[in-house]
Amino acid sequence: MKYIENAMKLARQSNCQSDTTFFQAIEEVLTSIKPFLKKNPQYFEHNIIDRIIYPNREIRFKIEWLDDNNHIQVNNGYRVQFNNALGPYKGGVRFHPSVTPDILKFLAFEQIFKNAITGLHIGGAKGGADFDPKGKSDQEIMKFCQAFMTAFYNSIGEDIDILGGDIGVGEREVGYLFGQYKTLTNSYDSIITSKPISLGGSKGRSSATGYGLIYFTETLLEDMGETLKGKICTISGSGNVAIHAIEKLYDVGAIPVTCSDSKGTIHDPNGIDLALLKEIKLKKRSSLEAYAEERKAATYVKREDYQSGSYVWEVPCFAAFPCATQNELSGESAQKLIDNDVKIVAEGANMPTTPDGIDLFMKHKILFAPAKAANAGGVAVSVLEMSQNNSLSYMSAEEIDEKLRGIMSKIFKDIKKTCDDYCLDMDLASGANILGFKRVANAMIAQGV
Ligand code: NDP
Ligand code: 2IT
Repeated sequence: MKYIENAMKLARQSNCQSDTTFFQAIEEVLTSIKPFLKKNPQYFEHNIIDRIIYPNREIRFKIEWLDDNNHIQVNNGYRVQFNNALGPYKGGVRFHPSVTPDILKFLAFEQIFKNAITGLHIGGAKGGADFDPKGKSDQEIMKFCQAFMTAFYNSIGEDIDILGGDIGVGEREVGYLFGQYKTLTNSYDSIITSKPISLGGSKGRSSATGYGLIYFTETLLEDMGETLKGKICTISGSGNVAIHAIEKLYDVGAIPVTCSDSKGTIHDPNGIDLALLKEIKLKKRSSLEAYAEERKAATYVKREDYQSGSYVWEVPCFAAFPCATQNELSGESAQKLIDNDVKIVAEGANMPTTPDGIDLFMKHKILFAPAKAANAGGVAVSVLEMSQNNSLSYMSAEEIDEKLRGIMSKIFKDIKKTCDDYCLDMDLASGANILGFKRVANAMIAQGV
């Protein structure tokens, strides 16, 4: 089929040549839906392939803000409103110096299919800024969030585009973004999720992605007659997703032994000290080096001392959970995990495994839970938050957790059925892509051109 070649040519013509992460995401999705497209020529008749890789709208804006020394700072802000065939645009906001249009297009593209897989009626979007929150005072964070919202608030709305959290954007930032929207519009509309509870946030949203990841993994393992109980697990990252994944791993009786940040990796063979980790990363917002100073049993490997990928993947484990960022698990790291007899890799971050890494996992029949399924619990609970806000209702933490478990289990069943329908064995990555593509493409066809 020449459709991938043609679509990639179109993508390269209509985007910057340097948008390599976005092209990687497109190629991964289009390649894996081949068996489905072969049986469904109507998608070619409606030219869905070309239409689905084109973002509906890309917004770029200037953010000017005053730092603590009263110097004026400038950053780039973006929102990619990629596809709203299934519902209003929905997706997180990332504040990190590595944010570019390429990164946001890849994340927004992935979000379309992830959101579709949840079965909820939301489209796909992503936004952010090349702002580095590290080392900034609380006042500077507030000023930046206010300037971000001021530059962009007229492009969003509770039925148009709803923002959420992501790297560098947690409850604190969401609170400031929401507060500024309210000031500018005099409305309390639910235009952002992951809000603090005091502003109408859902109990359980901050833990939803990490917990959902482990619920998905447990459901998948249960289907194979396995469990995480008593098993050594490795996790990368030490932010929102990683910390809650570690917390839930303890709940199910597993032994999480690693975590990492942009500066280095911790290996704590007796199990990560969760209270200490939270104290260092959430309260003090400092580097993991402080963890090793407190826990003598733990090893700390600096990133600069370890050149080939992340040290996390050197540690033998039953299950590996990449929860930091995109392309953090290379082919080389995948081979190390395989050599160390890993049984399952479940993605908490978005697209953390490189294409050669995924190929190796498939070749060696390692169970592989792709991000757009395994980390969908976060956005799913965001929709519960929106529904609570819009109906002025309340759900307890227990109700939300129960719903999250149900959603993750249904996602697994729907993907497994898709795999069975297209004889994909346990290739959950292809199953997830087909399921998401089908729902979005059918909605596009139903709406006409
Ligand atoms: P946080 O900002 O809370 O944490 C990010 C973590 O990853 C930190 O430990 C950070 O290190 C590390 N990290 C970030 N960028 C890099 C990098 N370039 N190299 C090495 N380490 C890095 O973000 P989240 O936990 O919310 O997000 C983590 C991943 O999960 C992302 O891929 C995100 O898109 C995805 N995700 C998040 C959801 C959510 O609900 N928050 C939902 C679904 C997916 P340091 O502390 O040094 O900065
Ligand atoms: O990647 C993701 O799914 C998120 N960052 C969560 C998005 C959201 O709108 O809650």
